[in-house]
Amino acid sequence: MSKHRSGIVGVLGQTNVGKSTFLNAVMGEKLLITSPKPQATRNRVRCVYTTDAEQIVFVDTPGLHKAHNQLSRHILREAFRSLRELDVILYMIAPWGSVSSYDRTILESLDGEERPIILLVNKIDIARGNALEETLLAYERTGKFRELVPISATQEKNIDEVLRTLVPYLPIGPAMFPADVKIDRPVEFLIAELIREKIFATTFQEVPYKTAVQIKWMHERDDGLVEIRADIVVDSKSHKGIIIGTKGKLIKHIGSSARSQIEALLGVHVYLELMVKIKQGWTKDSTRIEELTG
Ligand SMILES: Nc1nc2c(ncn2[C@@H]2O[C@H](COP(=O)(O)OP(=O)(O)O)[C@@H](O)[C@H]2O)c(=O)[nH]1
Ligand SMILES: [Mg+2]
Repeated sequence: MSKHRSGIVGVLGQTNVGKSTFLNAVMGEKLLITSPKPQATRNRVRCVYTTDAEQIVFVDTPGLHKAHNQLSRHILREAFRSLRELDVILYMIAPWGSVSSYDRTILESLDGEERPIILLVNKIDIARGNALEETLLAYERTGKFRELVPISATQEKNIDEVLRTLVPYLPIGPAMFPADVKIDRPVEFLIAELIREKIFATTFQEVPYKTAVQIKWMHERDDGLVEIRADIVVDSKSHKGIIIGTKGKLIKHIGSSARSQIEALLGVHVYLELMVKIKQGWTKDSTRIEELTG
């Protein structure tokens, strides 16, 4: 029998390239939220992929980006903090045709990096003409990558190929997590994230960026239904009005779309109650940022 391998693998790359979508595809279920808007992911989250032969701890990171306010500085710290522990780096891009200036900067900061870096070219389903070939050539020329794998996270294309390519680079060693652990966060975190995802999907401009979700309590009734009370924390009175919407329409929509995904996650019926709370200026207060973004 070949030796068991186990290691920590980071998924890096510009916000919105599809890192969280890719990890959901690897895990075969929706554990992480995704959004067409940039910077939906705020936290470093580990997803644990376990087979008999290997255990891969994937770290989803908020994209590395320029920090222009206190909350984004916090998010950036989370991203960099995750770099140190990695055994292998998956660097994700989209088929842009050439090396983006963002990637050039990040790749330069990884100069002299001895850990293996594997390039994932995501979104090949929307690559035009020769864009994929040109992208592969351009990134290969940087000389930074041991392997290059084109994928489509939404179409779950080549996900197995990523795993096959990656495993030989993992150190030999025993599993770090019990086989049934899939994510290193409590279920309350996943529920709060699903609610936040719906807020990302239905609000605009600065509103989703200045909103946090806190699970106040969860309670299983005798009939098996789970009651959940969550606070949606906003930065100002006007944001509260936006999230509630005319005649409460928007918050109702957020609640029902989140509820059906929470039910899928928990496998039980859920009663979800949402309240909107104002904490003026929370995105500028480091104690509150810690408290509200975990
Ligand atoms: N067409 C296409 N869209 C994708 C693919 N992977 C992710 N996306 C979309 O890209 C957006 C950003 O994805 P997300 O996983 O949140 O990116 P992250 O910020 O890197 O975690 C979402 O709207 C995804 O549905 C893909 O393979 N093809
Ligand atoms: Mg993400």
